[in-house]
Amino acid sequence: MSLTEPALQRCPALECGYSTRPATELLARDDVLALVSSGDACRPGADPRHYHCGLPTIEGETVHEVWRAGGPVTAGREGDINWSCSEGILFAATWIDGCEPARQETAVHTAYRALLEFVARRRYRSIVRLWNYLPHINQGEGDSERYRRFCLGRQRAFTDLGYSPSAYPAACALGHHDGRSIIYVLAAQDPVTHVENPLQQSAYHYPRKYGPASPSFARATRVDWPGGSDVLVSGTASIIGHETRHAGNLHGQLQTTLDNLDAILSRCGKQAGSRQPPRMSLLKVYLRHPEDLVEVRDAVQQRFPGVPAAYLRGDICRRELLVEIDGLASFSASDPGVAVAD
Ligand code: 3EB
Repeated sequence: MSLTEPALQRCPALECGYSTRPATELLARDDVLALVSSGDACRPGADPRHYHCGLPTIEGETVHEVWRAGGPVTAGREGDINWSCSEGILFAATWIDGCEPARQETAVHTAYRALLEFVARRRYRSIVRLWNYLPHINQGEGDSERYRRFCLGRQRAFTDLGYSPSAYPAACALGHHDGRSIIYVLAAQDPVTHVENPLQQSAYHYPRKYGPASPSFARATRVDWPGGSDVLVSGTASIIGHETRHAGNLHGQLQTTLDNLDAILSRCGKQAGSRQPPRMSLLKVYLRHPEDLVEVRDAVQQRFPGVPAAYLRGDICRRELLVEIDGLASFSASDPGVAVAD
């Protein structure tokens, strides 16, 4: 693309934003791919595009994460999976019924396999992002902890489907206090690029002390559309190398988390051959303790002024972590360094 050419119409296009308008009004638009609502309940909605995620906002109001495509959306249900798609983009979600910690690994393995097989069957060859919201993520001691059992089931499913660690997509995994788990996925027909953070060891190489299976995710995934590129940034916390930094110290954790976000964005820029890193366009901030809201919001707004952010109550997978942040970033279509697909 030459510098003088006008920006191309993005097709397929992906947009995400937050809204507090009523869900029925938002779902009335035929370009809505998915509506992920905050709140205590973790369950499917009446519309197959509607997911209740089980994480309430800190201030209690319902916030909807609205995903839009560039054109009309087709949606339906198949078995335990809700799906919707438009022009090369697919959303799908599944819920797992509550179960004892001892059954968690098998339940996650079964649900993940079904979801990954569904995506593959529909010929979406690239997973762009996975979201995991699970009940009581820190329940159980040592290797019996629910999060560690979840990691085992997820890794087995990826292995069954022939994924190698370098093909793991961006993800997050947070805890809530309802009964079911939700796993939702964004997939694309075109190839994507996974990105690692130079300040952090790849999660899939974490040492044994964090559990019998390392977590299966990339730090970020870049997807190139005809007119620009988006970056889906994974849940990011106060971890350097593989070690938690500033246990019990909110201020320190915030600075390290924000530094990690800067580092992953710079790495994305370099890897894409862009002069500029992608700009953060949307943030989701998870807090273990609601009373930390003011300090967290101040720090986030200072580092990312003007970027819309939702603040949700969520348990982070390591007990000593107080905050985790994920988000969506975009390269501007006019940056001539960005790889632009035809
Ligand atoms: C970390 O960096 C913090 O298991 O899918 C972040 C993002 C974290 C994703 C996951 C876990 C996951 O290890 C926790």
